[in-house]
Amino acid sequence: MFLRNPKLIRNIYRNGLRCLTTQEIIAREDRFAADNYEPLPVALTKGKGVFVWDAEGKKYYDFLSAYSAVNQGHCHPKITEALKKQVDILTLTSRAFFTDALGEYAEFITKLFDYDKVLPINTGVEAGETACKLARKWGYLKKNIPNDQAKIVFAEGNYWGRTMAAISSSTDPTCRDRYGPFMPGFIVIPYDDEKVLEETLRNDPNICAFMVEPIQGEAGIVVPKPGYLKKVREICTKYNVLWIDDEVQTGLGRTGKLLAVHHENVRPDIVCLGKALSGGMMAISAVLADDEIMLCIKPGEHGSTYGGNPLACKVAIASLKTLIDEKMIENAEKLGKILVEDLKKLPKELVKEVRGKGMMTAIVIKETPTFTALDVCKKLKDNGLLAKNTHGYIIRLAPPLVINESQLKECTKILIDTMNSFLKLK
Ligand code: IF1
Repeated sequence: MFLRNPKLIRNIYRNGLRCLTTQEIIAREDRFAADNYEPLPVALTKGKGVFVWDAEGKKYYDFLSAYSAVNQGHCHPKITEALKKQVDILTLTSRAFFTDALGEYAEFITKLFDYDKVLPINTGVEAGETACKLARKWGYLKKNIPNDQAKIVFAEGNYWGRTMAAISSSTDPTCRDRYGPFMPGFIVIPYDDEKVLEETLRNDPNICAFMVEPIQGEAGIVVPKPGYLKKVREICTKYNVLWIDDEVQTGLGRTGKLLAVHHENVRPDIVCLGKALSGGMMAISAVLADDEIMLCIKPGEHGSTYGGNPLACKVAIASLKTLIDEKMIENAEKLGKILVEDLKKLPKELVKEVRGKGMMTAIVIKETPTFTALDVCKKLKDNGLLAKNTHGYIIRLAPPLVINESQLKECTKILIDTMNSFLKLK
């Protein structure tokens, strides 16, 4: 039937090869890839800037940005250029040798963020693991905590990945169920509660660190009250506890500042970066700290085969430069305000709240029996916008930071029209 449709023929026989249809792509992935995700029924084959295309050539606005890893937009030409250039020169040596690229990157990133040193690693969760290991070492070497007694405090609703340590601090049963036993020495306290934080640190001299997201992502874009991060800084300083700032998701312009902690002009002891550090090219993460902390880990005591590889170093420099040179951070701040303002037109009968900072935004829908956030996301997909629900009633909105105002207005219209179409279901 579709062989009569010239547009479909063109897409199916792209480059002279028969391309798979959406249905075929989904069926194959379902058959051969493990079942640890439940994707929306859309099969993507191409991306550029704020757009992605499915197998039939339908174009969508990407309002997930690979969970904020493609802040710079899909396949940004300056980042792909850096990658292509380095890929023919030197990609991986391991850290058994020096390379020209690592020094260049380390100097660039530490000067940009104003920390003495960087520890380069790969995924976001490895940055978190590195930060926790650093904090424990520091606790033993500098705070004189008795061996094996160091404790790390986390906030309820935290998400920092899927390793054994990360899930040990999790309060989400889906992350933990039947994965025990868990890492000892972890304490979990409520988020955005400086009183409990102070009590906890006051009562236990063996605490070496408090690890926290400046805005909680997986928890549903939970923004703490103004002044919370300043309090965290004061309390951690008062009790000689390291503040680990997980900016894997909030960092690199997403909230309208380079780091989300910059909204309150505070300086954490350890910063974790990931995701957009590579603009979506590969897994690149980093931990930043000053010498007093970073030099607690000595040669041979931590590492990773791919951490700090020359290809990653060149890609990370290009990703950071692009973000800054093309004023994406300012764009996120400006358009984030416009988005929240325009979304006030969403139907009040269905929407409880629109919250977030910069381009890290979420629509919270009222819990109704007739439809869920997933239903809304499926409808948004039909209407040309890809967004991902979380927790059944929250829709995340996180477009690439290269989106312009007229594109954003078009997206706002799609969001409002789609939500309105659920009014009659109510
Ligand atoms: C998925 C959310 C986003 C993170 C923070 C560390 C990591 C993450 C603050 C680990 C990872 C992800 C991965 C993701 C879903 C996701 C996420 F839904 F959980 F909240 F981004 F929105 N710290 N976040 O958010 O980084 O090891 O994955 O590189 O694919 O399941 P990683």
